Amino acid sequence: PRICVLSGGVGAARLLAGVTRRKLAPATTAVVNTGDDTWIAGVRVCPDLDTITYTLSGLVNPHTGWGIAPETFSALTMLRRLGGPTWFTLGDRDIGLHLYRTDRLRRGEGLRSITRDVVRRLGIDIDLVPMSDDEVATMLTVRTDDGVAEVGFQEYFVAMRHQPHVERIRYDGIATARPHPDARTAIAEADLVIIAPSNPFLSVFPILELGDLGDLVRDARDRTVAISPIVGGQAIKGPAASIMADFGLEPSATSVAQLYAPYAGTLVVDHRDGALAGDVERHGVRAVVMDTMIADPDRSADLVDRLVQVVGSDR
Ligand code: FO1
Ligand code: CA
Repeated sequence: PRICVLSGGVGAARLLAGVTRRKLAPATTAVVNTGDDTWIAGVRVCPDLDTITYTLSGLVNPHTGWGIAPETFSALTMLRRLGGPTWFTLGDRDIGLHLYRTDRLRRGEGLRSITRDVVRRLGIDIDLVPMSDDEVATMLTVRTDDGVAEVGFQEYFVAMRHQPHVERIRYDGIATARPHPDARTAIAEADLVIIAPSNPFLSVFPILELGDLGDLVRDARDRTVAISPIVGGQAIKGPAASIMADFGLEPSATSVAQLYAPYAGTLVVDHRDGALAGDVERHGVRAVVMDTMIADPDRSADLVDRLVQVVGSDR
């Protein structure tokens, strides 16, 4: 089957590692959030694309889930000595990729075609499609001891360690950004659309709110499966649970079902949340209970097999 995975960073990367195991990779496209992307020290940083790229090429730092291991930091040491940014870490090997990407961007090439070449040269067999070649920036209005301020995603996530209360999230540039045509095609032609266990507000809604991508997913609702990023009331990783609470939503698979009800006909909930299946279905979303802990690629591959079965059996 043709599979399209709507992807953030770490959660999506682990799911895609399972796809690679199952030889489904050549028929799989990941449509990747670029709302995290930013300019740091003159280079274009694309965390979700790179997290997936490094995971699938075996370069990823397994302790952080992002960046490369082994890694050295000589360039960063010099950058900081000169007064460059101290709150963001870029390793030497990682900087190599950033120089390559930034050079081509400055020559006017699109992020999609640059990413295609990176993926090919690093031996990855899944097509990674940035949601857009146009810049979109996730911006958060946060409340700190110093008052209320709007900050960029990396400042919130890295510099503030995603601790502040979030009052509002918007995606700067989304009204004029164009979805990449390959992202539109991947969704429209997929037999199975998977919404990865990524943060709904920070990773998935930037994709769903871009141009007509959300409409295309609604049209594919019967063959769209979301995997809850909330298990046992907590996020698998990162601030998804705390942001839901900040927005007045109970952090639970039930709230995830409510958020994705227009887009996904099925929600996969972890067996630890099996008791929530009835609540999920009250939102008009079929609940499927599975083991969603996919830290290793074999378990992720098993999950992908079951998703193919679950949606395939309906068609
Ligand atoms: N996350 C951090 O917590 N601290 C960092 O210094 C950091 C650097 C970094 C550099 C390149 C890159 O691709 C990702 C990086 N990340 C870092 C992760 C990044 O902030 C991601 O957006 C988050 O993991 C959320 O997906
Ligand atoms: Ca991310």
